[in-house]
Amino acid sequence: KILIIGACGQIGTELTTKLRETYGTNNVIASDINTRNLDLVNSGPFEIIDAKNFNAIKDCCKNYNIDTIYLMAALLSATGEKYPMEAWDLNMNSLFHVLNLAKGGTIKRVYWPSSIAVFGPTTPRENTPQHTICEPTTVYGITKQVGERWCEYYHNKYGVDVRSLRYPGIISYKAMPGGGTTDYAVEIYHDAIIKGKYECFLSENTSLPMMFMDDAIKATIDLMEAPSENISIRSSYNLSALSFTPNDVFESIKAHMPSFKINYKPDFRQAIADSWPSSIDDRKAREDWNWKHSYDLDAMTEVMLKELHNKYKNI
Ligand code: VAH
Repeated sequence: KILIIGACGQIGTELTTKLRETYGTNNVIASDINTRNLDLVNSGPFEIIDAKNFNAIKDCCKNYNIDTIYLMAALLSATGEKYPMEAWDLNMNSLFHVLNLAKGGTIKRVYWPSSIAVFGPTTPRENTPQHTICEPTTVYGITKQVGERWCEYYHNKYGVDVRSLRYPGIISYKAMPGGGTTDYAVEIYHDAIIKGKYECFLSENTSLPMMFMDDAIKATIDLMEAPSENISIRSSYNLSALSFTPNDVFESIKAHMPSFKINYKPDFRQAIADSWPSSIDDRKAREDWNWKHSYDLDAMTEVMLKELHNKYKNI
């Protein structure tokens, strides 16, 4: 059985739904620190778990006979800069708890997300390689870089089957993102419909690696289902689909909504975005477990606007 920690988050919400469709609702236990997503809480087995509490995770695994954990709880890049010690505490201790349960044999397989935030201003920005300089400038990025090292260590030293992806910015319509630097790429679609205009906190030519949620979920489950012997990267795989700028998204939306307006007011998140790559080389993921993305920017824009029109017309 599967336990998802952080199931109410942006990725956790959709991962829970997809895993339940794939493996059966009662085989996927969702958990989070609170019940902020009631649809999810009422859609199948749900437990309140603080990801920093080892015994709470351990007891849940015993009660439900869990053998796989997806650890999706974290404080993201922008929030982590406001609360650095909380970000270190949650992001690192939750990982140690899950890795130690796996080391002890309770858990057979672990998924833990990393991020393009492991890269920094000294990393080659174009087509960033799988193995390269990583000097992250955010607390979140530091936790992901160090977390990758611990995942590889637990695999090599204790045989823990932990797998990981360096997610780019992820765009979705079901749950809002939780305090990231790439959140503009979600907010812009909501504001296009609600307000007909958007004030962007990044500058218009800031190119960042991005991905539609359906592609991110597919990559996550494909990686977890791949035979262990195919997995050659036990830190975290580079993963890429698109790269675009706020201006690209604006133009893509304007093709559907000609009166849509944008203005740019970069804030503290601009410096974070400037420290990240603009495109990623994900050949290892494509070679090892046949990764390939499906959604390009215009296909993503079509889905986002259609689904959000439906969501807001009922309000
Ligand atoms: C963030 N959305 O902005 C997250 C992600 C690629 C960035 O890790 O912090």
